[in-house]
Amino acid sequence: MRVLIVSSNRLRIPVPVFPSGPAYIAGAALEAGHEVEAFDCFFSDNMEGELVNIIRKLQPEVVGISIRNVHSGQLLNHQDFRGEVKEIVDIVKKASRAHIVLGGSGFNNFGCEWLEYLELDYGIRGEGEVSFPLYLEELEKGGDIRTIPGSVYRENGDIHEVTKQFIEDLDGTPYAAFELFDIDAYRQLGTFPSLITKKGCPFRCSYCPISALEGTRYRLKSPERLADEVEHTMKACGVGMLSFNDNVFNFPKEHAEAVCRELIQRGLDVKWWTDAVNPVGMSLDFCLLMKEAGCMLPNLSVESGSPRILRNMNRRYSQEQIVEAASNLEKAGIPFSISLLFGSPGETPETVAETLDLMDRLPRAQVVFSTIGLNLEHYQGILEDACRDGQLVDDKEMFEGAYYLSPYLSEDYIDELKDRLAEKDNWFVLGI
Ligand code: B12
Ligand code: SF4
Repeated sequence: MRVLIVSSNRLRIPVPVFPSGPAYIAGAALEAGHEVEAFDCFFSDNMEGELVNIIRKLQPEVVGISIRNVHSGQLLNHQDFRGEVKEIVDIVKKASRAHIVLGGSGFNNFGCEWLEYLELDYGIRGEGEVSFPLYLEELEKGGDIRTIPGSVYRENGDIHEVTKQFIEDLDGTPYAAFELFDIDAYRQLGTFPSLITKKGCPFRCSYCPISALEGTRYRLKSPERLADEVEHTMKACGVGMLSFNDNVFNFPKEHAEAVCRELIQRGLDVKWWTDAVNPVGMSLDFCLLMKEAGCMLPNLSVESGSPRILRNMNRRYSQEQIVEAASNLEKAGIPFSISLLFGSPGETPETVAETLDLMDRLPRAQVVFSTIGLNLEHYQGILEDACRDGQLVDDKEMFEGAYYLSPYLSEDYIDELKDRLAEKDNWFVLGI
């Protein structure tokens, strides 16, 4: 079949990101023998003209629209991307009779809401590497697409959801077709293709839905397959850099070590970073191993320096472990960034001060990414707090964009905090 994949994401903060999800499903459709092209809204100045052009040329039978973010997730700068997706859908509907299928990380948690909002009939939640080719196959032979795992569909006016299936054999999944996207243009922005070494997360942090969405059991790529994929990506995209977009790179630790060893043994000379290393287990030996394997600028997910808030968040590490991790990264000669979340349940000016004090005691991070207020989504533990504190009255508010901010932080205090953080030269406060 002729398939067009549209990547809808245009957000540039905190950093631009490569459309890896769209690239993975494009790769899966290509491997299944379909003719596939991609349209990336990120670089488009004239979306209607360019999209209509590619639709006229390809005459797609299926248009897969990938939704990465529902909104900016920033209380201090809320941006709603639903209108942008609607614009894409309207253009596609006007220019073609192709089947439209929705998917992507921004769709996974809000499938029914999206179908209603866009007045569409079909989408697939969850990992698309297996389900998307299955959908194409079923469509081609006139079968029943409502049986595809993860389907969300409309029937007689009602919206139904089919249970998702997690991919167990990640080694058997096709490579991403990164080369369908403008790698050079992304490179100029300092953005590179991203791979994942595993799926799943057992941690169940109170503000995060991922353990529910991806499952609490790790599903691992073998280090050999991962190194093959790295090698393939470097050749196919002409890049020496990429990122590992795992939920947590350094868990399970034996797997992360084995991945690093395999990269070293292959002599791939790849530079990579990762947006989430947990402070637990960041021994000097492990940091040195990461460095030798090509790691540069990992993000240490600290989130808070207050023991009480860390407990509330279910983060399961101590101030000492944070200090040890940051010090060992410094000793190993790896510059790093840090991420922090302010305003979660129980946060007070005193717990914020604990975090700021701890930050002063750590070796200097290249960047400290900090967020004030937490974006609310289905499956988060903090929804209970949000309802109790009167910050979420109806579930429907989450799709519109709803946030939690600890009631112990007054508006004046937040203004003061913003001013204080803005003075720090290596801090990036999201939304200011
Ligand atoms: C790594 C990561 C980051 C990194 C990205 C680094 C980089 N270089 O790419 C950083 C830290 C920068 C980041 C930032 C943000 N992130 Co982020 N991030 C992630 C994370 C952990 C992994 C994303 C990833 O690459 N996954 C691997 C790819 C291959 O998976 P995927 O894109 O989901 O695609 C799969 C499926 O969705 C599906 N699929 C995708 N497209 C399509 C299309 C069709 C038609 C079909 C059928 C299927 C399908 O198949 C794909 C293959 O399995 C996810 C959590 C998660 N586990 O998903 C959050 C996540 C994507 N981020 C999220 C958010 C909100 C953000 C921010 C807005 C946060 C903020 N307030 O700034 C920013 C946005 C940045 C931007 N410019 O867009 C949300 C998005 C959902 C939502 N609620 O809107 C997620 C899901 C976390 C969450 N809350 O649940 N992020
Ligand atoms: S914040 Fe990270 S570690 Fe915690 S549950 Fe979400 S993905 Fe897992």
